[in-house]
Amino acid sequence: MPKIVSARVIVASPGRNFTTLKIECDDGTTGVGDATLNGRELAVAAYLSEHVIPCLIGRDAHRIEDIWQYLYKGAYWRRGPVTMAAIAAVDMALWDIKGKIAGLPVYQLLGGASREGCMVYGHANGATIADTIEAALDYQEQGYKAIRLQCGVPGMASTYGVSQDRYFYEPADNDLPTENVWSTSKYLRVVPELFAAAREALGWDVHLLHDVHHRLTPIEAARLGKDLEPYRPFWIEDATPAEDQEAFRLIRQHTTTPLAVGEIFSSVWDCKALIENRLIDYIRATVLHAGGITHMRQIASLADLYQVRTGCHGATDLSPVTMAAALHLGLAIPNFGIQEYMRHTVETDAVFPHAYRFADGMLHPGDAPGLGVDIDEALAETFPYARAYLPVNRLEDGTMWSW
Ligand code: EZ4
Ligand code: CO
Repeated sequence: MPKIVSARVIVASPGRNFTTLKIECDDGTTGVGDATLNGRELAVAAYLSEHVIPCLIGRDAHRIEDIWQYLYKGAYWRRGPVTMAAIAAVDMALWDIKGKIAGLPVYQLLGGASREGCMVYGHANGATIADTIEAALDYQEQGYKAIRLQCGVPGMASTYGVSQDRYFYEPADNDLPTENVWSTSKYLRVVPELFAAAREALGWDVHLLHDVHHRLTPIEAARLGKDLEPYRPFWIEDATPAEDQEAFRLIRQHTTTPLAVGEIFSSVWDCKALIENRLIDYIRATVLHAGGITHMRQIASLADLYQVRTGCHGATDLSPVTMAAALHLGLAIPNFGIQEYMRHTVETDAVFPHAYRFADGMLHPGDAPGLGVDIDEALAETFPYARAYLPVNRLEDGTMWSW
């Protein structure tokens, strides 16, 4: 048996902050896991170092399910983003180790490829509709089959998803939270115009997506869904804050626009009612924030019973380790839908050399044994952690709102 002899947490900031776990076995095999929780990176680092790693030493690295149950049930305090990100990091590292020992990429251990690759969507952002369309045309030229559209809202200084740099949008942009201002009425006017312009410029052969980022009430989300129907969006994401799962019933009654939700979910229990009541079409939980490959596979299996497909979160705060894990899982499961793909900076890619590759609008995890991704620890050390927060959002009268 490959016995776990050591594990360490690496916190580094190559372009942005990442928390990474590396597990080592007595035969020299190592595995990596991503434990990054955006804006709360050190909480997971401490959870791992102080409370998880001491329990791992001496265990059989092959017993992935048993270790998952040990960390979940054994903590007594179940679920929550800090706990589940820590468990996820261990789980990813153990799948990586198992794959390396077997000499197989992880997707083979999960049942083998169910498709040629994982369709991804890129982010087209712009201050204006014209800028966003220009960015989207660029993605289309690069072969993307799906594009997320976000644009600035006239009369508002800033909004979600819009950045200075076309490719490298990074929301965690300050060492104290940036304050944004929000107006629902202004926003609801511009999005249908954006989609109308996009269909005119891009045609109908490309999937178009949009992220509402938890900002609408259920009836406002229903209005947006109806207004976008003529442009056939692939989905609207996080239409309303999803801790209110019942709210999706109201949205559902009013619109046939597909609904995606779940990037902040940490377990199957957060998804269960939404899936069983067929209130969503895509589940956006991912391996990192929802307990690893082991638990995400369970979420996907539940979703499959109800014809809900995956659309895993894949923003820049999910390291290349998570991207690799999501691609192995996405390639293997029957109900993969789409994978979000926000490009990492060159510094991030250099610190995390990886086997996954983009071609024809799809990512493929590659055939290196394990996850096919590693961390260059010496290089990581040259990028010290620097506190960074996601923004906060207020209505124009100062009321705190969802960001
Ligand atoms: O706000 O990754 O779909 N992507 C998103 C992201 C998330 C951040 C949170 O850490 O909504 O921008
Ligand atoms: Co989102």
